[in-house]
Amino acid sequence: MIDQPNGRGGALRRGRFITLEGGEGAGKSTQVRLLVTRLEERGIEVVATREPGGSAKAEALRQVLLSGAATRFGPRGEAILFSAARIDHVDNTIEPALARGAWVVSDRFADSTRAYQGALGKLDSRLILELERIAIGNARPDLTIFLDIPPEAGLLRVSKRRNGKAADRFEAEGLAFHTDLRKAFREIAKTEPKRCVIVNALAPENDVAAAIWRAVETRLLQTTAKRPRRARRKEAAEERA
Ligand code: Z5A
Repeated sequence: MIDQPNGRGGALRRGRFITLEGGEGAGKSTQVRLLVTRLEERGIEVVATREPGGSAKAEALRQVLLSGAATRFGPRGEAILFSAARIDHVDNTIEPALARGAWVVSDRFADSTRAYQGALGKLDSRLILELERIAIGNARPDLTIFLDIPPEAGLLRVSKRRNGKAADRFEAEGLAFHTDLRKAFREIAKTEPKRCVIVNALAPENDVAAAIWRAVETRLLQTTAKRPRRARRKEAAEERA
């Protein structure tokens, strides 16, 4: 059944929010593109976005964060800067899209802060959760796909693509960093199984895309398709009130 984000009767249904996470070279950007195409083929309006970035002010901060200029602030300062970028991204790109019924697919989001600055930067998880609360508000992902790849393989893909150009601030970290990062992402996925799905990113592109699509179908499209009657009843009650 085709999902219609905007239900009949004129009432707008909030869109769904999907995030892709994982280490360097896991294939997030590739899979965002494939997923967006597939959702659009189902007649769904989709906004593809990324972090850090995704809105004008957040893209300006991206330059600072990836150049390494913010490293001197330490993990706490970097976490705050990533969160500042996220506030602009949520307010100007994500929330308006979800509110008009579009779906949003983001290449990285708050789990990256949890993993890179929180777990790897050894920050207190209460600080990370508080920053999330401030930056995200209601824009919590409905589904997060963790693209899981051994760091050696991911870094090899990235270095081939770079073709001799300099690594950015995070790519330049050593293998131990990327191994711990993979553990951190797996840990997040384990603690929130309702929201998170781990996909083997070593598989060929089309197989990875198929696994992601299965997760979207079972966790979002089928459940969304079952929603209309309940949602219509709620909307009718709201109209009567
Ligand atoms: N960061 C943070 O610390 N805190 C935060 O809160 C946030 C971010 C939000 C953003 O970097 C950096 O910011 C990131 C964490 C930090 N660390 N780094 N670096 P970015 O946006 O520049 O880079 P990235 O997010 O790590 O993405 P990436 O390195 O570009 O990789 P990717 O998007 O996962 O992969 P890809 O571009 O789709 O594919 C990489 C190559 O592999 C490419 O040549 C593909 O053709 C190839 N590929 C893709 N899939 C396959 C398969 N299945 N088989 C074979 N080859 C494949």
